[in-house]
Amino acid sequence: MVSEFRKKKLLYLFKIFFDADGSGTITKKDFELTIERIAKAKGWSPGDNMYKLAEKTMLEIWEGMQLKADLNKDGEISSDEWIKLWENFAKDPSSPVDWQAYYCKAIFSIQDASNDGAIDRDEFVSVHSSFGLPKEDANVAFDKVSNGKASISWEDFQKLWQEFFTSEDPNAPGNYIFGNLSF
Ligand SMILES: [Ca+2]
Ligand SMILES: [Ca+2]
Repeated sequence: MVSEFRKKKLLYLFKIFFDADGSGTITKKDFELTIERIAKAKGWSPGDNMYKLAEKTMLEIWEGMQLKADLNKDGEISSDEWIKLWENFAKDPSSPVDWQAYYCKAIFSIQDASNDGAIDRDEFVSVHSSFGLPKEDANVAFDKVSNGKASISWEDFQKLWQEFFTSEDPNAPGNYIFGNLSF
């Protein structure tokens, strides 16, 4: 069983980052909207290589996720299916399946705008505010996840990411990796 605390984290992620059109389920359309949203934040046009790459990666994530999560095969991932998906991940978090590893890497790459292998405060705040989060909150969230460092390395990020999905500790820095403060 997934604890209420972890359920809260998972449903936050579902609502803010995945169900982009607010329909209550995750579908391919949500991924298409997210690609547009990221492209807008980054200033990419549909013909750009970066746009095409992001599109390819996001659609691969959707396909992998759908395969694992859409248990009743209706083309949508419901919130219950979503929680089950991460329940399975938490049983063996050191072995993420392909799309989970992709997803982790994609989120890191999207935030690392300067492509120097680390996410600094400006990068973190800019991506989260493009998803509608208040800038002040994103700044506080960065303080928590960076733990006094100027930036988050890829190694730090993977650890924080895993913490978000598996940790029952309300003080775990990884709880804040998607910018929310209110768990
Ligand atoms: Ca949706
Ligand atoms: Ca379904």
